Amino acid sequence: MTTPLTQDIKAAALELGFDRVGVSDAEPLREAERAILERIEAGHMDGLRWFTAERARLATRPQELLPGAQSILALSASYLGQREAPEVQAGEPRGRIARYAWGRDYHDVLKELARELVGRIEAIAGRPVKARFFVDSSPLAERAVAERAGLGWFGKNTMLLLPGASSWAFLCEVILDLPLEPDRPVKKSCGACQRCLDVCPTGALVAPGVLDTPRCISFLTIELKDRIPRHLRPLMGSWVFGCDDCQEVCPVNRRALPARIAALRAYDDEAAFPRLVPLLEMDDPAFRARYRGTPVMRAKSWGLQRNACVALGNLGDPAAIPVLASALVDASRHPLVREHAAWALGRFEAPRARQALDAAWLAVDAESDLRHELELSLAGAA
Ligand code: B12
Repeated sequence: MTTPLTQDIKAAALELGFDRVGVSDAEPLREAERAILERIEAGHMDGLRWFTAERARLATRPQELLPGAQSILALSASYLGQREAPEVQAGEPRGRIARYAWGRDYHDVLKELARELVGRIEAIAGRPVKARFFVDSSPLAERAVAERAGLGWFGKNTMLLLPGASSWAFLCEVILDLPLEPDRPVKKSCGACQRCLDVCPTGALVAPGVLDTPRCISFLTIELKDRIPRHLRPLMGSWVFGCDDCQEVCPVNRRALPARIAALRAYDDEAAFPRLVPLLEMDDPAFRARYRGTPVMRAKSWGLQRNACVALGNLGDPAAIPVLASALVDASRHPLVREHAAWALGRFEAPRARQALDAAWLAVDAESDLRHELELSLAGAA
């Protein structure tokens, strides 16, 4: 029997727009700590400099994150919006943005809701409560908390899979100094299915439940603030921000819950499948005007344009050659955009692409990284 306090708080969370709510105790998450340390040790978290053993320790100790913590509310919010891929027109190559980033920044949306929920919890409890909420950006092992609170199970793609609600869902947690009644983990698993492991273009899912971050397209397009390893570029398809390949093939996601929170289900063609030529021509103010308030800001304009070059190189639409050639020689561009433009041009057979590479080779400093990239591209170009 669930206590009335727990029941009323859960009802308030659902009423506010969260789709699932469960309760976990606030004891250390020892299994999760062990798994995370193992991943760090094996190099699977390389590239995320902030993801340290110290962070893992803190992320699995809710009572250190909120002294006096007694329980954790684990919440989920679906971000599954409508999706109608626009028809691809020759001469108008389009990239792909991961679904979670189509709408408003979920950190803002869910933190607002969590704040409101805490207000309601105080009204229900009849006293001020100590509370701290988490959405992605702070150190708490969110999937592990949600798993313990019975929201879902760890998929082989490392996503938390929520029965009946899919993995197209953000997680959000509220640590509380209230004694609530904990739920039990769900008893489900992926069974023999391993479509996600098979489909990952870069082979980043190296074993069930183990993601090699440095190879994950989501990492490469969002978190990596450097050049993308050359051998991975051809495998990235047209993703320019995040990646959904391992979720799109997941059979659990056939029974998904549409987003109830309007700000999370926004869809328009440009947000999901941006045209890459104008994207590469965009200056900083235009980038900010278009992406302010969305998760895409995290990539910064040069990062998104670096990714756009890779996607254009992979798509192979010759309409991209002039804009790539112009980015290559534009000294006001970020050096990595120019390098990736060189790589992309090297993927085209067209003489125009070769000419652009030759001309740039003559013009750039012999010792520069760009010259090196040009040499590699020229060596590989037809
Ligand atoms: C760092 C991070 C990333 C990094 C690294 C991913 C990674 N390897 O964890 C990058 C940038 C690559 C990334 C990508 C994405 N992320 Co992210 N990310 C995070 C963050 C900040 C930390 C995750 C973490 O602790 N990782 C360490 C690893 C080791 O922990 P874990 O993946 O949770 O693994 C657990 C299980 O696998 C389990 N386990 C242990 N042994 C075994 C064995 C088996 C067989 C199995 C099945 C499981 C299992 O134990 C681990 C510990 O609990 C969280 C938010 C947070 N604070 O928790 C969001 C979070 C995980 N990301 C999220 C999202 C949406 C994404 C993307 C889908 C975005 C996109 N479309 O591009 C992708 C998905 C890629 C993927 N397949 O994971 C959501 C996931 C929601 C959900 N339903 O699971 C989170 C929870 C943010 C949120 N609040 O909603 N992310």
